[in-house]
Amino acid sequence: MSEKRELFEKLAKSVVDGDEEGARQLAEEVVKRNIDAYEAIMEGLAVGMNKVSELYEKGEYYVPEVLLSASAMNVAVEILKPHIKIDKTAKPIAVVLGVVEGDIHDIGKNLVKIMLDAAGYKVIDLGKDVPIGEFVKAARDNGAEVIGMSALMTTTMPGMKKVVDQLVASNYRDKVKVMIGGAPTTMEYAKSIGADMWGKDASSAVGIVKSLTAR
Ligand code: B1M
Repeated sequence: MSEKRELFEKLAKSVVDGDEEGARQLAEEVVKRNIDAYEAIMEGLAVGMNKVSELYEKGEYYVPEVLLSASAMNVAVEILKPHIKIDKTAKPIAVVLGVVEGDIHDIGKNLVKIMLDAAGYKVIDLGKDVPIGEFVKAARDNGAEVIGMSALMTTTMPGMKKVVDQLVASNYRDKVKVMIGGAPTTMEYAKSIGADMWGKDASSAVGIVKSLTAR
């Protein structure tokens, strides 16, 4: 196995183990060895977090373990983020991004943000548990061309429809494209609520924004 692969696997394991110190040291190693920071996040840390999701689903992990994993991932992401190569040739199109009201699951949304940042978009990150009205307001205030919403719970998904409805009610629907994502969402759901696109994962989010804003 290549040195790089081995490092990515160790990064994934540090997330699964909730090993903050290990994740910190490995992220520093990535930087020291000049390994692509973006690849380390997507092929190391994110892979580990997906494994954590599986363990949680199987009932092998509980909330405390998941929180430790999330914080190990965050520590490493903070070290790697400044080293991500940004595409400076891209048009600075504004994208409003956030997790809908009532939902605090922001790991996936943060990965989408990293991808969009790296691709040169101007991301206005509203964070998590974002009140419905904030999306439309931020899009207007920043002249955003895309609103991206994430939801991880079936109970919070309807918030996405409320945002689309609010865009229609305020005669702003034709000014902005809507992309949604998050584990329980699907393309069918996106279409059913009047969104333009559904993002399966963080990598596809960039291509989607590109196609939605192509002129
Ligand atoms: Co909780 N949680 N959680 N949780 N959690 C889920 C979502 C759940 C499915 C677990 C389960 O019970 N099987 C379940 C929801 C059930 C439902 O749908 N009704 C659940 C629950 C119930 C809860 C609590 C209510 C638990 C409790 O307190 N009793 C509570 C909710 C609090 C709240 O939100 N109000 C809660 C809390 C937590 C933690 C705090 C412990 C932690 C969140 C930490 C954090 O995010 N900062 C947590 C976690 C980690 C999970 C699981 C295990 C993993 C989610 C995750 O981070 N996945 C999750 C189980 C699961 O999803 N299988 C679960 C990794 C992440 C990289 O994937 O977010 O899907 P994901 O993002 C992907 C794609 O979906 C896509 O790209 C990302 C990267 O490729 N994507 C987009 C995401 N957003 C996108 C947007 C786009 C495009 C693509 O465009 C805009």
